[in-house]
Amino acid sequence: MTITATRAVIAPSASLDRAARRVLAANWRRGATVPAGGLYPHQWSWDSAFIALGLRHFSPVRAQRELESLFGAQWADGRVPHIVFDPHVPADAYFPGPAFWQSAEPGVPTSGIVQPPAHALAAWETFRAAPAVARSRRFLERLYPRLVAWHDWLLTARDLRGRGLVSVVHPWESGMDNSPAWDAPLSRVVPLPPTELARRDLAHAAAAERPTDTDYGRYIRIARDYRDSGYRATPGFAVEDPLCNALLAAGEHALAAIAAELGLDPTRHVARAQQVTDAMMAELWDVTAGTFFAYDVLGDTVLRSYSIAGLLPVVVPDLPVATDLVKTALGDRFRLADACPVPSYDLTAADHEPGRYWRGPGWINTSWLFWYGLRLHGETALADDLRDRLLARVRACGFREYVDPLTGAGYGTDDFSWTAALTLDLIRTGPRR
Ligand code: 2M8
Repeated sequence: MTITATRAVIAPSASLDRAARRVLAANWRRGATVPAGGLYPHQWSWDSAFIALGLRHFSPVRAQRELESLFGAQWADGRVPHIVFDPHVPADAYFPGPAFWQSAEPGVPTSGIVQPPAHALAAWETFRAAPAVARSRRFLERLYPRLVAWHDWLLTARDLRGRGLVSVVHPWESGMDNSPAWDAPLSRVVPLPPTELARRDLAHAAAAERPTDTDYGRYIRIARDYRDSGYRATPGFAVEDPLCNALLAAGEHALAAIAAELGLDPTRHVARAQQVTDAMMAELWDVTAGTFFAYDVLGDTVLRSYSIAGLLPVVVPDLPVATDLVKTALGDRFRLADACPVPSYDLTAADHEPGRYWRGPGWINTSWLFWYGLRLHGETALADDLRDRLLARVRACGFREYVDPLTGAGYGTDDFSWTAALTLDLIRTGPRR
């Protein structure tokens, strides 16, 4: 059952570092790390990218294997599935499991949807942490063609409007499942009745901290329709998400660096990064609001919802509006100077829920991305301050999945892998000051 009270774990950096490594050791299974043993007992796509960013500091080989095992489940068309199921785990441990997805493309059971493309960035940072080990294992040589195929698939199969931007066709693909940004497009989807849902998540986390049954009824309907089309047709949901597109642009910059390291021509990746950045500026940027908004492709409308996803294009090198994003982050909606972790959703909105999953709580992965972007754009003092406060939060709460950004109350599962991994990264990377 979930623990909603804040736990006091006060620890200096050395013991926090040790505790984080213990979490990652406990969650390691045969070549990959599960996000959390009970709630998420398989391998998740973007979790593995964040986990590799932590593992690289103390076990570069494990970090490389984390990404290699995920890409070992890549489909022939280039997509990287959002879950790679562990056949050793009972079939009903997670819903929807392998029997629902009915896919065994690469010889391993997987889901058929994807998650945000954080992998090229993670692969490059993993290489940089231990270049000699990576070279001896031919890590980049083996991963680079797979990363290229992944990005190619996104920019072809998923450029639904033909504007050079990627669409996600399921809220789970955004990684921010029940974000209020998806409420409007989701309201058009008729939910399946609760009798058709065999939710397992509520055995591990309180209902008040998770998506509702109505949300799940919609998630399962969209996934079922997509599956029944052979994972090809657009189901009843399609949005251009600023976070996915930003990670793709940042990922193309990383691929350019990887190509150069491999003695290949990086030009194509530099050009692509610029194209995606330009398309985001043209289609998703709102100068008055000072944020990027998602676009509802099927409803043909802008989704004017202030989510952290709208600020995360700060991870894109050369983004012309990084200063505006920082200004918005410092404003009342996100209160960068004191709320921590960075709220997933507008603190001033009437439907902000500080403990419900992606509808308000702060998460370490999105906060880490914002911190990474601050450093990238030379906002050193803000970055160092955010780092110190994130570490203080984890010391106080433990490795919780998400946290009330104002009170520090911890929610969701404990011993969550990306919280541990990115805590390690914050400790080991250190401040710039
Ligand atoms: C959450 O999503 C899964 C579905 O993919 C779930 O709720 O069961 C999200 O927080 C997602 O971003 C994350 O990758 C996943 C595993 O940690 O859990």
